[in-house]
Amino acid sequence: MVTSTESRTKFYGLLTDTEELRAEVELVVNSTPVMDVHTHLFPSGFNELCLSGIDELLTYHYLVAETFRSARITHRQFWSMSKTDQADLVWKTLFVENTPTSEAAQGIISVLDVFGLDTRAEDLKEAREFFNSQRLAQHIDQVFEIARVSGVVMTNDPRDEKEREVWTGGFTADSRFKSSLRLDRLLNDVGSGSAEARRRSLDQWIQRLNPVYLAVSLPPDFKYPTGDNRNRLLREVILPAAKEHGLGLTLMVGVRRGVNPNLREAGDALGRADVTAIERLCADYPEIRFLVTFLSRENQHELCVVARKFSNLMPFGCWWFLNNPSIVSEITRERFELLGQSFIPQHSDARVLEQLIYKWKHARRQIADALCVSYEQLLHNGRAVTREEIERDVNRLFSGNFNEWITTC
Ligand code: FIX
Ligand code: ZN
Repeated sequence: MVTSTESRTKFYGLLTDTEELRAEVELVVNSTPVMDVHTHLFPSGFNELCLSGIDELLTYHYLVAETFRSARITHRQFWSMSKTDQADLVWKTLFVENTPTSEAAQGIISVLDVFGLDTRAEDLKEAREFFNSQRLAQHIDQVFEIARVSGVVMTNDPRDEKEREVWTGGFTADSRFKSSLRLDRLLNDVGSGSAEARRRSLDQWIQRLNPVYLAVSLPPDFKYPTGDNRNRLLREVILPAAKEHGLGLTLMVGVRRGVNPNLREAGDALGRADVTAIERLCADYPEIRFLVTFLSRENQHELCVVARKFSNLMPFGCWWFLNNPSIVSEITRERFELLGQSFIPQHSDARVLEQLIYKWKHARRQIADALCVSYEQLLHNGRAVTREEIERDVNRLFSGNFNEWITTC
């Protein structure tokens, strides 16, 4: 017997109406908690490393770089200013004298708006008063709640002096903040210490931090396999440690550090990398799980194709210069088309607490749109989805894939 579309819809809860489908997708995407797999946030116990408030938000390096494009100020002048004065200048330049169209500037608008602050203010008086009046512990809870973030992974580098003080001196832990051990300095520090000594030190830090993964960022010219020092350290220190401790390795590829050192933290750029390096790593170490993101837009399609070949590879995020709505939309659609739901669509890379609000608000919008396109195509091709299926898919994208990735290592 042929069941009519109408009764099938009623019986199975099938979403055959595109407007209803869109509304359900938006509801699920906006209400599902997300695990933020890569940030630079710290809990309050890390004291001055825990950044929050309007001055920190406005002096985010993305906005500093943009300010230099429009303000008549030298690098020397800017860096000699106090943080408050820098924030005032960024506000005046990008929000008063110009229209804040960039993604980072729109992020500030989203944050101000959520707290009911004037997004067209002439100065920062009201915003400063608001953020200064917040009690940090409650404010952190509030931000996590608004952003619907269930947890964040920190970027921990015990070679950083300030961080080491906290790790060695003791602090009150916050279970929402998971640790990841960042190994850039270990990998780039060519001279000091034998492989054995580095391994011993790495083991000690793994024991102390209890990270959810090991991580490293790499330049676009990263090659594997080669006989260079970086390859040697990967093979002799990092990969064996990852294997023995049952930790995955996160690789963030394509960053060209310090292209303009005058911009300090804002001075990094990107380059197209060779994806076959990741392909070979995945093939040589099938027992190790890799969480991988590339900074260049041109590498995104190749990354999806490598992920189709190696299930120990989990692509994640639209990193840094890719975190713009138009590019997030393109990459997310491409990933749905090539990988189904077997990827992690976004991470925030937040450095300042309240950035969680805008980064996730904006990401959710693009992810919902991309999902809608996929479900609508599916409907057009003859299959409708249910609300339960949307929930299953979004849970997988927002936390399931990551939880599985960290537990099956
Ligand atoms: O290497 C990284 O983890 C980068 O994400 C950062 O260091 C970078 O400065 C950043 O904030 C990008 O969003
Ligand atoms: Zn980062």
